Amino acid sequence: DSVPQKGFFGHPKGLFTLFFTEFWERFSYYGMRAILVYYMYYEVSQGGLGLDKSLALSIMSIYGSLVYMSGIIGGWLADRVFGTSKAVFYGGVLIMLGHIALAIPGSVSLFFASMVLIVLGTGLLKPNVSSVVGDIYSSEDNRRDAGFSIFYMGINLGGFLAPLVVGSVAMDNGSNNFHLGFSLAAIGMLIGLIVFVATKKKNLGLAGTIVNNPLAPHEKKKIFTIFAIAIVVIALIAVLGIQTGWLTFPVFVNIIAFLGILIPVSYFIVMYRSPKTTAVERSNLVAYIPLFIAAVMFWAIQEQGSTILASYADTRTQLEVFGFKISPAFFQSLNPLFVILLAPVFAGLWVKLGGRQPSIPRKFAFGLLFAGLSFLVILLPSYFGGENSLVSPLWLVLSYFIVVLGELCLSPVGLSATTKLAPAAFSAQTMSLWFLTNAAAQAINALIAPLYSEETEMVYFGVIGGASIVLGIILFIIAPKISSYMKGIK
Ligand code: 78N
Ligand code: GLN
Repeated sequence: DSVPQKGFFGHPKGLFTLFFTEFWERFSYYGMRAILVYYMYYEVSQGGLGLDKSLALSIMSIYGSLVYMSGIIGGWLADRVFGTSKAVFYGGVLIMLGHIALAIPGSVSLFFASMVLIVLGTGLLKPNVSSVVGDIYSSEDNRRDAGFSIFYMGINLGGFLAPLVVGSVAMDNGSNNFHLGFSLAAIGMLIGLIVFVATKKKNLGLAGTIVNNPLAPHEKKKIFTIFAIAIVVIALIAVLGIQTGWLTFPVFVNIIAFLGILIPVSYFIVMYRSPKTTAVERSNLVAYIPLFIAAVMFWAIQEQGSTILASYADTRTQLEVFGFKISPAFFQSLNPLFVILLAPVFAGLWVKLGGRQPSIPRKFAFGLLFAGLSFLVILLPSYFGGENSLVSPLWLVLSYFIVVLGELCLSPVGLSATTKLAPAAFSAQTMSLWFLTNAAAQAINALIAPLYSEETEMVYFGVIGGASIVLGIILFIIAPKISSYMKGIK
């Protein structure tokens, strides 16, 4: 097509398909996560699994980490084996099956089966649906950035509505029906799949159907053999480890945390040493390292909004609002709500500042400062009132608000910075590389979750919030140096 399409708010019709597919996928993911943490640690008599609370908080983070880590595999499979469109479809099917497994009342083993399905499914779907957004615009089309902003709205609209809908069904005034909530997540993913399948041919055309860098037949055989051997070895180690009592949950957490650091480090080494990487690209990669570390610190705090702060909402917060008892799951709607409300404000601010807007490293520094502040704010209620009295929900609202100020400095610019700073030969992996900042962050969160309790709460929030602010100040100071390594990029 030589005439640019304008079928969806002045954007290509394909954006409609991608917007609603991702809207429903995020609806299912965040609806599930809004109640999962409570499902894990609530007593069996309250409809939960009765797990230890620290363990539940760790599992939430490990789970989140694996979801973003598996994006490497999903991105690679799309690039080399079956194309992004099929990856999105297979991913959606696995995710739906995962939610169905949770919807069936039953055992901890169904719960772990569902985790595997959702980890692999999201790894297939999320990075790929996002990269098709880039594919529906030609390289000269200046609507692309606006397209990503609209898409980000879809993500957050799903994330906003899901906790309200799933939370009110699953946790209604003291009587819990978590499995009904998980069924709604499954239905959400089903609707997303139907939208995708019914409209992709008409709206997306060839976008996402081409395998960019297909494996040659001889490579195929070699790589699938390696895959098969790896799966068998991992399965054997897991079975033997569990049988002999060596592979306990804390050991597993340590392994994933180690991978959360090892994978990005290996990625950087491979990219830096590749003969396809030019000297200018090497300089850009060096500039990217501090930004990567800052993003890890940022997501570590942001993602604790659905673990530590979710626990805080449940046990430390006054849940009676205007005479109604609200579900603690509702607090999960605040982050996406503030993103939706404030994203246009920030976009307008950057346009208004034009050439005077902060550099990319300085925007990251602001991200860290706000993230740190959001944790210092939530330390105040116990400072003033002790850790035994229930606090006003407004403290949490304020904390979620402040972290979003940081998110809007860092997240929208983060993906585009990754696109600009990663070497061209690795462009197919850019989305996964950016999601690794979140994977590493949540791996670290799983390690530190056991340090949180009502008694340690002030020190916990103070140390982590303080660390983020210190890192933010350092980043602010060295920003000009980082910018000098970014060749040809503003
Ligand atoms: O287009 C070029 C592209 O094919 C090259 O791709 C890469 O260079 C990817 C480099 C990835 C390095 C990964 C390092 C360690 C892998 C550890 C695997 C653990 C997986 C979920 C656990
Ligand atoms: N909360 C956003 C989402 O779910 C951003 C996550 C990220 O790490 N970029 O897409």
